[in-house]
Amino acid sequence: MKRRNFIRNTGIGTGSIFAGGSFFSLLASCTKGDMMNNNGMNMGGQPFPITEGNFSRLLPIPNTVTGNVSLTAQATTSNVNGNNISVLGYQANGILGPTIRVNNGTNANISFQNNLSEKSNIHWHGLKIPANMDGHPEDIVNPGSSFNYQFTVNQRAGLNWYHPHPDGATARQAFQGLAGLFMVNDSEEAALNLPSGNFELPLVIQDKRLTSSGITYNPSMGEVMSGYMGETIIVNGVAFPFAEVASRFYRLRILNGSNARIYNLAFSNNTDIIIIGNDGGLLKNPIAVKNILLAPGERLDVLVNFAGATIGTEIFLESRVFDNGGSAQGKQGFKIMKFKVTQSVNNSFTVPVSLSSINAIPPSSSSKTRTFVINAMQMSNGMNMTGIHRINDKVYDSSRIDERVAANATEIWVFDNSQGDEPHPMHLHGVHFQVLERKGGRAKLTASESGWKDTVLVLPRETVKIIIPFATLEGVFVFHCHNLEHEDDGMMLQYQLA
Ligand SMILES: [Cu+2]
Repeated sequence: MKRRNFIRNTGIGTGSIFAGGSFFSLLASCTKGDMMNNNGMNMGGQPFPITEGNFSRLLPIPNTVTGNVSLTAQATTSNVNGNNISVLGYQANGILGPTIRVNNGTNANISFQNNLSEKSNIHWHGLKIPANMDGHPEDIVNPGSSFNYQFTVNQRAGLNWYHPHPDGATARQAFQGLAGLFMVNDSEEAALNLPSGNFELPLVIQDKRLTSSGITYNPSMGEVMSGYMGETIIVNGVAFPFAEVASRFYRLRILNGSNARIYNLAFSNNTDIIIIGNDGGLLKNPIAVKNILLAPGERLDVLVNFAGATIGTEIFLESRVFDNGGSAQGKQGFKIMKFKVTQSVNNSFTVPVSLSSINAIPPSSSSKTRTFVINAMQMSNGMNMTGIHRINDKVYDSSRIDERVAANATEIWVFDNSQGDEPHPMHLHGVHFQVLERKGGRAKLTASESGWKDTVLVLPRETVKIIIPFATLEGVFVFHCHNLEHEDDGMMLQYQLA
């Protein structure tokens, strides 16, 4: 039996809270409004404002490797904001690991060495691979040990990513730097002749809390509630960077690799964001929007056209304010990075009308509907501070199988946040799914929620219905909130496919 412990998350000694019965002094020590809302029961965090930088550092592009690679989790340093600060990395001198790029149908053989002083592992977010290669929270690699992740990539082209997933330490390890991209390519994608090479930019957007020497991770109770956020936006590991671009179409492969922060992406000149793909790869058809929400764990594949911009033009990718993000999110607009047009070129690319063939799964093919209430908050009955975030009133327990699913079944799962007041991006391991319906809140699907997904954002007051074709990857997988503080707090269950 795993016991979740809020005390562990805060780093505050147990004696200082419970020995004197002084729980309420902890309440008093939190930021005003940090804990209780009007009815005194639900709790939410406060916004953690962004402090914009000056966009003077060149955007780095992570090095690209094939599926045969060694990754070594280690304490290292990285030049994030002009200083070499202490970070965790999958390679020396880098806050991000290399981008692993493979073709569908090929084998990946990734030798993972854990040179941290604590347990870790790697979860391959978005990859449909066997359970024993998926980085289950209990499949850990001890300090000084290694593990070979070996699997065949058998899925459509798309942008996936990797990060640690050890029970209770995922959020801290990811926040301190452990993450990387995993791109799958296929012939359908290649036939589209999308912008590539220098015109295809991966953008890993994260917020960090920086000091002059490192990355701070010490969430307060309010930050366990809201998720841990930082004042500095980094893209590909560098704070508030810029990229020099030509006056033509670019393909941007965007990951929200933040622990908790949701971005409402837009361009400062209000140019179209042409969405061509999401978590699970290409959409059926492109769709142009002016802004789009991107929650932790989600990915976007977009085209943007800098044609017509004169040399010297500066265009910012920014995050705009948005509604319904709970007490801590969407309150502030800020710039993320700068694109500076430095070259005038002829632009012959035209956006394809059709991208991919995607068949909508009929709801009638579902053999079972499962409903998951994800707002849970238990403050009564003796002020139990463990497992504040729950699914169906349960906290994660590795010894308990929560849902048993038949291999090859198609099921509808419903995430019910209708009583909740925090956003929860819900992520399933081992599958891709389609989003069927959203009730309450935004009351509709967004432009990036057609096609295939592995993470879906459920804002306060929303209920989201998805349909999942389970395959034959028999074994135990987790599904959880990808607000990583919520996940480490216990907002994670297990399903067994058999
Ligand atoms: Cu959550």
